[in-house]
Amino acid sequence: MDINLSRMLERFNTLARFGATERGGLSRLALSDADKEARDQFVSWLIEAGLAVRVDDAGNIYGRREGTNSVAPAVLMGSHLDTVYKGGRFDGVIGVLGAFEVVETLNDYGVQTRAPLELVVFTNEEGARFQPALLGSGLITGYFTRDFVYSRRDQDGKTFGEELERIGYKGKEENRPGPLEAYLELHVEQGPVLEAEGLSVGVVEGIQGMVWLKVTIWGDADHAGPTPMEMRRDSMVAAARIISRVRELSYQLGKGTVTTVGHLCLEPNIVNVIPGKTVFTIDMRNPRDEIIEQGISAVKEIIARICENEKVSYMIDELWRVGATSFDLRVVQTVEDSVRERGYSYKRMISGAGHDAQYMARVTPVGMIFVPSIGGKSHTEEEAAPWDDIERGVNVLLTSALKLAGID
Ligand code: HGY
Ligand code: MN
Ligand code: MN
Repeated sequence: MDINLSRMLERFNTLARFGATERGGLSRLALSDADKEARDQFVSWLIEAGLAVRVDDAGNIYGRREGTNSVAPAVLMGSHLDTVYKGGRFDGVIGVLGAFEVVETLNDYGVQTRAPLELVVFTNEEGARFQPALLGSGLITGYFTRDFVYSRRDQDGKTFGEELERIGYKGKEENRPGPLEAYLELHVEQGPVLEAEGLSVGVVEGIQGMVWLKVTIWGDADHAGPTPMEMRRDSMVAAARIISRVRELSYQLGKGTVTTVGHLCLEPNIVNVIPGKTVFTIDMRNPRDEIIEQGISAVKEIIARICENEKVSYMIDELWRVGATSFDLRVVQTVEDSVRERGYSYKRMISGAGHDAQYMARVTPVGMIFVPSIGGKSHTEEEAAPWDDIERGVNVLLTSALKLAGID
């Protein structure tokens, strides 16, 4: 039993219209109009396919296909449809459409699973518009309260709760998933490993730990001309010194540590005014929590010392923190068995990127399937994956789901 790739490709091209950028990428930020369009389109496909559709209080969308044993815990499969700004068309989308293609294929063959199957589209996986990331899966797994999630504000001051209401996806708590057999997610690797080794599939064993910090530095805004250098309290210079030390820290900590300063803004951000206030983020990741611990205390020391030298004040907020996640051995083995049965080339690996599977792993057994990223690129408009490998990935998802849900 193989999936129908051309059907999936057609749907992929339809969804790629919602939030399309001129250079062939996607800016489909969570709870935006483009997100609503993609959600509405996907819901209409689910209804056409005869699935029972429901939406929970985080705006997560579910499509349920009954099994012969309707009280058995469901096998949940899915991912997300929101993207980063000027992101790619594959991140999240192939997990959502791949899961849907599994259900469509079972419908084509008239196969009834024992356990029910449920598809899911998680809200705000990216954390690009509303920090932190994974608010939809984090709510249903108890990592965030509903008040916390609804109160998150974007850069224009709009709250998550208002925007969820506005796009018509503020559903009910009782629509959250019931007991689950397992959660499976197909995703592009978003890194260079599979392509470099010429492999088609990644059998994902877990996800590295990650922390997001927001650093705010206050100096004195002043005139760029008459203010003598020794009188300055320049928040931007302090930030610049810290940022270059944060890069060095990734080499000092080593063992796969990655650090990124992806967001930076300063006030008043005018060519002839000394910046009075500078804000930036630090994203730090490592497969081992103890290395992240070391990294956080090292960062705090660096910031304290440099701000003292520059005579500026500062504040550090921890925006988000998820420890390293190991997936369920039985589900990982099920995925590996499925790959081997189909004779695809593969390797076991850890995910460098975060996924809803991180939180789902806290409430149910989880497995993930990676397909290669072309050039290892992701979170950019040129993000892409080879369609023959995507087909393999969805076929593995199909076989794994059947093993976990059972067939009568
Ligand atoms: O940040 C991440 O790793 C994910 O893509 N949200
Ligand atoms: Mn993703
Ligand atoms: Mn992403």
